[in-house]
Amino acid sequence: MTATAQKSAALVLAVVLAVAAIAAGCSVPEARVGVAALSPNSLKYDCRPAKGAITIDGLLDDPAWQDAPFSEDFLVSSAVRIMPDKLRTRMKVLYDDDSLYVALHTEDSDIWATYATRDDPVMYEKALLLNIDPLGNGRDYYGFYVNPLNTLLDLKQTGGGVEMSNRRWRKCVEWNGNGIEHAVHLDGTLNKRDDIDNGWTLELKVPFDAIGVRPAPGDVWLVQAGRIDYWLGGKIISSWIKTGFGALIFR
Ligand SMILES: [Ca+2]
Ligand SMILES: [Ca+2]
Repeated sequence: MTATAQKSAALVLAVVLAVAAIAAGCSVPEARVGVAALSPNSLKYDCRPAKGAITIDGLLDDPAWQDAPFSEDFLVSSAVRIMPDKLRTRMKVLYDDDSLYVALHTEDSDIWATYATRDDPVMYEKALLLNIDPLGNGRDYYGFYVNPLNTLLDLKQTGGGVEMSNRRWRKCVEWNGNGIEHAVHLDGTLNKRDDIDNGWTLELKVPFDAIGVRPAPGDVWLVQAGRIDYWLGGKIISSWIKTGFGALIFR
């Protein structure tokens, strides 16, 4: 990436991560966040144990997913005046003894992507994303961005703050999560720009060993999920919670 691109990447991250320690409306000590600490207004998602195996293939036809309701529709922010008519984006989350499973589905009338190598800056084109702050300390995050070519950008940001030098950005992205599995399913045609597509789905598996934290029932992780897209020259961000993080409550 060029220096300019890296600076832009840092800005994108700053916007998407919204790295102020808003932390779902709760005060965030060093220890794990407890349900009792959450504000009644916090956006929450009950993360249930998966009843059965989940195959990471981009398809949500595994029986386990039936027990996971979709979240609210993601909120859209954009400076683009004329919006695409297909933007609805939602998520589902499950877990088992070893991993977190996240499904992100988005409507999309134009599925395209060119970045094809791991850690390419997929957020400059089109991506679905998940950010996890498992310790809830407002400083350390794991980010997973995947485009319709199933190219993964994974990163670990430590130390908080919104300022990110090129060197720091490279350091964040150098982190590769062990055992991360990801797959996309396209309901449409990739890189055929003159037809109308329906949408695409990301299925993501994050082993707890990869991020060094294993949840217990009652634990809360701070999570943001979203979609980045570009339309008529402008950026559109859809996110589960407008700023900061929502609460993933392990049941
Ligand atoms: Ca599946
Ligand atoms: Ca990486």
